[in-house]
Amino acid sequence: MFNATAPSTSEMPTGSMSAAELRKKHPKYFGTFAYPYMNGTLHAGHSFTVSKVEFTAGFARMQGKRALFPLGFHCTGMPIKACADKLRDDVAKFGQNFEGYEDEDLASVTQTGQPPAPTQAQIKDDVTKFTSKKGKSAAKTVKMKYQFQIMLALGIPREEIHKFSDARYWLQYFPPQTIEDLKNFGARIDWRRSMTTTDANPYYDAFVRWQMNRLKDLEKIKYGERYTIFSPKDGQPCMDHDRAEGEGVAPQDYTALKLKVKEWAPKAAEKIEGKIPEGANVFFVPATLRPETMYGQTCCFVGPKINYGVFRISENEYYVVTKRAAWNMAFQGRSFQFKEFLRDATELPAVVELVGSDVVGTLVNAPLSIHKEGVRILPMESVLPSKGTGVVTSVPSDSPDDYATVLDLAKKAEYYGIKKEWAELEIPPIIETPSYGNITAKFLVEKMKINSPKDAKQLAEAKDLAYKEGYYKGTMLIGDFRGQKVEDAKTRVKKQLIDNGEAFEYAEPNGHVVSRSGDECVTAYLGQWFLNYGDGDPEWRDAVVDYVKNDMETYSSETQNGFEKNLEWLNRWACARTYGLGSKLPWDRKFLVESLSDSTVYMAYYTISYLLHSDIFGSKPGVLSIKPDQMLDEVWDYVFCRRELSEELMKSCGISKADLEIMRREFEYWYPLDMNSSGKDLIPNHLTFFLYVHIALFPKEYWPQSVRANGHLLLNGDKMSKSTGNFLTLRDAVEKYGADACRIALADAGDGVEDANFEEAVANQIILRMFTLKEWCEEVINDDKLRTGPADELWDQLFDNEINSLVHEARQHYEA
Ligand code: ANZ
Repeated sequence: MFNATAPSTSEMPTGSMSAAELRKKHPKYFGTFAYPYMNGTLHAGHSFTVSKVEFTAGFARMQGKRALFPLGFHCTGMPIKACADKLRDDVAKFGQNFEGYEDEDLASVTQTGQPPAPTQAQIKDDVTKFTSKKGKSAAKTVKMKYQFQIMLALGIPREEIHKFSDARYWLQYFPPQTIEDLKNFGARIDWRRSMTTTDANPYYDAFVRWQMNRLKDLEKIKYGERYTIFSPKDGQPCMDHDRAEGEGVAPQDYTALKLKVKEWAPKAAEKIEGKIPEGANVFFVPATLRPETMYGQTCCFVGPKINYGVFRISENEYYVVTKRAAWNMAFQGRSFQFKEFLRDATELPAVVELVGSDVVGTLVNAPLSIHKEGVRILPMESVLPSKGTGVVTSVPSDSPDDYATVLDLAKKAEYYGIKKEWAELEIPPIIETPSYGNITAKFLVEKMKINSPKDAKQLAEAKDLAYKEGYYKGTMLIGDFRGQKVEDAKTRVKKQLIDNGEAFEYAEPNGHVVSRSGDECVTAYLGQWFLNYGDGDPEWRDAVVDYVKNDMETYSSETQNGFEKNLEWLNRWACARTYGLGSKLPWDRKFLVESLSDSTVYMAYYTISYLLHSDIFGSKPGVLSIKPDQMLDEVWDYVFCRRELSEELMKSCGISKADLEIMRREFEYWYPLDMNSSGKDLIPNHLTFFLYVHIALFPKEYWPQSVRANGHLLLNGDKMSKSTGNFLTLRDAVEKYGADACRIALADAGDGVEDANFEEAVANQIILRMFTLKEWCEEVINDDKLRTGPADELWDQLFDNEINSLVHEARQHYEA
């Protein structure tokens, strides 16, 4: 009953009616839940998302529809492979059962009893960290050093852990556990249709190849160079799901300006003496977002306590920047020239190491500045070592921070150990603005009564105002682009500086990003394959926007807005990787298809998977006995109603016409998908990609009907978190309360996008209520004093009526 199929082709011959008519005659419901990642089992939060499909499919079934709820297992990407590789190292170090290791932390973990199972949310956590509850009151985070310790903490017996050093073992271990947990929960899933992703299942692998090939044919996948967040240690891009920290962080590009040293400050001169060849030029390299203001540079700041390096770029060019900035530049091919990307920062040593205070007083030439004789390097306390190059060129006319700092420097020149006149160079007007005049920074600092460079909050506000006013309303007063709007002049000044060899483009992550292998990421300029979402293909994007706005059900305005906002923002998505598990990119087999790109249209795969194979790895044939290599791209096209098959192709695939028709029937009956359910955190990536790719690959008739996004599931009103012990796995929940009470408690937990709440007290009450109900039923059944005979009295009719109206009401609630 829970393994529904489409009306067969013998019952309803192919061509006897359209797919739409067929669905009307035999109503159906097809719901999916974003398949879970197999680095662990499910937690209560997953069950909440599952319950949305479970309940709607159950309701559809009660209405007499054929209802389909399948589930696959996602194994693509880096985390499983990264953990397996770490375990292999642990085994090599400590022995098969880690006999060689003894440590206090280990003792504390094993003492904690049964720790919680890993979760899908762990994709976002640092898999190298585990948080355990030490005592009832004092929760302490244990930073686990070794992967085997994490596995122990997940409750895996010590003797079995070494098996997980083979990534494939994870795929054998976790899916059966997931199936068992969901069966115990009473989920009515059609398990015949399950599969793993990656080339572990050759049929799914063929399906991914088809989809990538077709997206490329349609020019939705392209190759190009662009800035990408990159892990040097892993040697590959590090996208959201590959990160332990820094989700949502993107590359920020700056103009890096070259300020040539004319005369060193004495301390710096001493340190670099003999280290830089005669005739070589050294440049201070500030990173700026406002190249159009460079005419107004009056000095250049360094953080007096920040460490800098002088890095060799070429035989006669050296840059002064922070180590972090040099490391980023090394991956952008414009400054350092390496044949291959470096893996470790020790491969990029500075020629000289300096502290900011060493270089204060150095005279540099600032390109475009009206001060042709040069400007001085001066100290600024608020320079951040973690941003840009740690060198900040100063434009006091337009930067409130700079204006406040030069005033302060001039006032306390002696204290700062500088000459007063170095901070008092003329401040020329650069940009005319309607609201703040032509020296915006001075105007705002005075108006907002900012007295010191330490007024960080007000300065941030002033910077924001200055930037917006300048950019949107400003007009250039100086230089080759005088009279032009700042908006237009900005890129022109930048280009001119770059063309003159006075600047180059520099990019870095706009926040801290750490990969799952624990590596701090950089921004690299890479040639790569990408899905051309967003601006690159406006027609495609507009089709998605239009569909979300006008056709698709999202059940809540938050979900709808989430999609609309994300569609404005989302751009190209790198869809190939070199490290991890996955399907190979068919035309460039050194790459693997990235984990969010192989899981956009797999719901279509479910419609025929049981016909292809009968185990999750596709090692046993399915109902139709088709081999994986028979599933040519053209066969998938046929099944998914994209085109017909020529005689020739029919022959080369070797699948009979009847079998092809059976597959197409399953697809055209079950599709379109009626509902995809997932956590709201997947709106910005998975769910948006899901829409994009459906819209690109399938005829409109088969585009998804609805997306339901739910909030996080709280436990007893608090965030679920392993570190506080407020955590529940699906298995724990079912063991503790039984499937029925869990299901009712989940139904009661909430329906919107806001966080929902699983109350254990409610689950307990439900057990009690069900027990009382059962007792009452038994009592009534066993009561031989009750009336028998036809139920035709007024009271019977009232009773019937009451039941009918409750059924009606329940139906309305389900439909709402
Ligand atoms: C010249 C300039 C002129 C700037 C101007 C601003 C206004 P946001 O928007 O916050 O990213 N900057 C660069 N690196 C810095 C660092 N390590 N510590 C402190 N400030 C730093 O700010 C970018 C601007 O912050 C950059 O653009 C730079 O100052 C400064 F009228 O360059 B600007």
